[in-house]
Amino acid sequence: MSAPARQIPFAELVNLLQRIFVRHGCSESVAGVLAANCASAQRDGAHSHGVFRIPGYVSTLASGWVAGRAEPVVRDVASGYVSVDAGGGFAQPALAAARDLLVRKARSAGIAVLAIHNSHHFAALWPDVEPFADEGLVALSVVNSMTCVVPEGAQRPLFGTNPIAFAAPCAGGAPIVFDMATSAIAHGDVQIAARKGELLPEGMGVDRAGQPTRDPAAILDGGALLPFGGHKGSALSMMVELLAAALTGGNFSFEFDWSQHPGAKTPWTGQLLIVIDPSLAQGERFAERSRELARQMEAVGVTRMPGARRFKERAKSAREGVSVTAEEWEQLQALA
Ligand code: NDP
Ligand code: PYC
Repeated sequence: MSAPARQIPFAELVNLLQRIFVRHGCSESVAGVLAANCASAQRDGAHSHGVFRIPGYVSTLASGWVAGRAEPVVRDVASGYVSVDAGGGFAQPALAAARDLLVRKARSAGIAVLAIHNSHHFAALWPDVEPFADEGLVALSVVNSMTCVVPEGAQRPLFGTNPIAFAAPCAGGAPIVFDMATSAIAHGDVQIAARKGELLPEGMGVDRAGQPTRDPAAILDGGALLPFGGHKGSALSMMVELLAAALTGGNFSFEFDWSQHPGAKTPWTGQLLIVIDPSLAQGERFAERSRELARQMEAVGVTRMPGARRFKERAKSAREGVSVTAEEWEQLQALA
């Protein structure tokens, strides 16, 4: 029987993760941003991008693939356009560096774009959009990852798992947020299933011979994932490649070669954010309309809004502490 999980105060977990990031080659500021991001995923029960990811961050930093001390360079391109060169570092510190300028532009022009390139994103995407909705803004973000998804009709993988995240304010409650890979399943969840020895549902991926398989190990060992929803998810994944890479100046998911960096896990790509200020057109009305939509969805039988599970987990973590398995806790202590 495995040892019981530990319940860790959120601030303590952030502190521990920050020490790990610093110890393994990040600057204090980069470590702070990544630690808060990863601890938030763990707090919200977003386990495919919580502390499960820490060994991957550490091996990537050790491989020299990512610049843990990069200083992002922000460029004010136009009235509604900000660009950041992340300097081969992580995307989240690049977003943090450009955030104030982006919000100022969105509030004055009604809409603003943030294009991040030369960046690594190894995390959940909702933490990048949700805070904008907390400030009354609407935000959409896309990021491409690494070749492991077979486009509809193709014989070989090309696209990344390429998530799309969206957040909108909702009157009287938590914002409406969704965050979803455009693959049938996130790569992180395949890794977790393989570790647990569990089979996947049908339709998630193929083995190295291109045959459908439910075995996560076969997908990870030369196989590939499928897009969600056939040609529809495939088209969205293509869109993510265009917006996150072609538009920003980042790499497509198939364009980087990490073979000379054993241990490297973080995709070196690009990210796009679009932020809209709904108050310019609608005043407070947008958030009330969001509430009305949510109310009508509930009225027809929706019992789970996207994001609601995370908000429940967040509240539970605030009461009881953030749950970390005994094995993960030991591993984190060793890495710190
Ligand atoms: P899920 O399929 O688990 O969830 C997708 C969205 O649907 C979430 O907003 C979720 O809300 C919501 N949802 C799930 N089930 C239901 C339901 N039954 N009813 C209503 N809403 C539901 O996410 P994915 O596996 O697609 O992605 C997991 C994570 O992986 C994401 O955070 C994504 O950003 C990350 N990722 C990161 C990549 C990168 O390159 N950085 C690449 C690919 C994925 P809730 O959160 O509340 O459960
Ligand atoms: O879960 O697909 C994924 C993923 C890719 C990069 C970071 N997470």
